[in-house]
Amino acid sequence: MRLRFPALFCMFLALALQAAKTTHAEERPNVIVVLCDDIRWNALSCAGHPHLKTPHIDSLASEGLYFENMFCTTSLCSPSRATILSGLYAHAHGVTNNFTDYPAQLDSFPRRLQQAGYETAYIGKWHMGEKSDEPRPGFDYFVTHKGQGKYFDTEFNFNGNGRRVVPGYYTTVVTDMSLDWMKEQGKKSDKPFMLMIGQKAPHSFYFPEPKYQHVFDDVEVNYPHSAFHLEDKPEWITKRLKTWHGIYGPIFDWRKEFPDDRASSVVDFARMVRAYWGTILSVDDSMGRLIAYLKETDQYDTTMIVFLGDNGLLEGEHGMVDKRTAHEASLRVPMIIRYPKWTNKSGPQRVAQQVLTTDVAPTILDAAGAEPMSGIHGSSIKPIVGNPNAKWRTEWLYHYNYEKQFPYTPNVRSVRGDRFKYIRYPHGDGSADKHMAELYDLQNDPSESTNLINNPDFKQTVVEMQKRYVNALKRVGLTEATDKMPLDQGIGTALPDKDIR
Ligand SMILES: [Ca+2]
Repeated sequence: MRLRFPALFCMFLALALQAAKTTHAEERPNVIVVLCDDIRWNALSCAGHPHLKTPHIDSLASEGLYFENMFCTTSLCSPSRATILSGLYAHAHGVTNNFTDYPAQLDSFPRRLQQAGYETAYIGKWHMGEKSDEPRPGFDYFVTHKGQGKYFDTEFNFNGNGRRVVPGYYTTVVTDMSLDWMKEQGKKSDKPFMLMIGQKAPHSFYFPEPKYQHVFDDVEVNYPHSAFHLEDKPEWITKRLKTWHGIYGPIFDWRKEFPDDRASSVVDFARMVRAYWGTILSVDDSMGRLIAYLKETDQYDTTMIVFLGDNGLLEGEHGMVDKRTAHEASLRVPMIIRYPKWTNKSGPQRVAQQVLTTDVAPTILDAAGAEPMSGIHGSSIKPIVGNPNAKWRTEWLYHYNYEKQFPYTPNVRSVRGDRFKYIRYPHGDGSADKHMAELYDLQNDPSESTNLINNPDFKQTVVEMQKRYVNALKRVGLTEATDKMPLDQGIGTALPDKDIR
């Protein structure tokens, strides 16, 4: 029988649609991003932690990409989250403190994915502009809460359609919601999805799930060695000891007396660290449930899973708790990406190059085949997958602005090379720096125990690092003259207001 033109056309159309559907399943992965709050780079067993066991997260690392040198460009929750979404440094996206929301007009990788035909969702702690729990642009489904949320029984706003308290442990609750959303999405649409889960854990104050409350009771925890060797450090670090962000301060309300530098006060510190670890065990359980669901529904190998933290956390290093500084424990974050399509040929890999929070958005857009964002500061990591010698950045700028509400850290500017790190503390008005700078040889001294800034043998290195600092500024569109920051008003001992702790 001779086919008439419209019938032929319809047949071709049907074939084309079928082909497009197959292509999309093969070429456009689902994306799940699990963002933890304040997780240390080493707080996973795959990162070599001596006490924590995180088998599910470890399995992602053993089958995918484990980033050995992943860093945040600003070690503070909201600025770093905005960087992860936008691929931009804080001075460019404008979220330079914890009280500013993500600008409604600013591009983001979720927005790009939504435009490219993805179904997008955000579930959990958003942590930018915390007075609002309303939906944000770029997401088809958005569930969050006001403030920091609580480890138990948080009140969530469901996509702007009403609030209700969801009983239970935060980590479990957001996992339940995420599984429900994926199941629903799978039923009603054959679009690929992007799900971003904002875990509250392991952010302070630390309350583990009851079953994990006593797991680490027998582990001895002490202040690290570096807490007592501040002789060659700038003086502000010693001043910080007895503040809200120092080891002798009234941290987390547990130390009733402060400043408290008695040897016995380490008990409070140890309790805090054990509780912090406890909250991470539930995050691993959550990851196990997500993986099981993807396997059951045959989506495990067509989904890009990104597990990461928003900023590092000091656990007594140099006498400090909290983050914000340019020292390693504050800068480093864990990141693992499992995406078989990229690693099928090369196999699992431990990536040694310095990867930044600015690289997350372009990497996800690259995997999804979506339109890249122009003018951003990060790059897709795809070129270094299976290619450890690929050309990649060898230094980068770290950026933190002094906060009057948390006057325990000066303005910080740093350049971190593959071997040396130079840190300076600008006063904020263009005048000479009033704090001593720092220089570390990370190759020979990864724990930054010796500040080489005044060592005559490293005079030339300092000059060279200062040049590299200017270049690093330039690469993110700044010069020393245009790099604006507040005036450093000194290290204070007053407590932050109760509602912003
Ligand atoms: Ca954080």
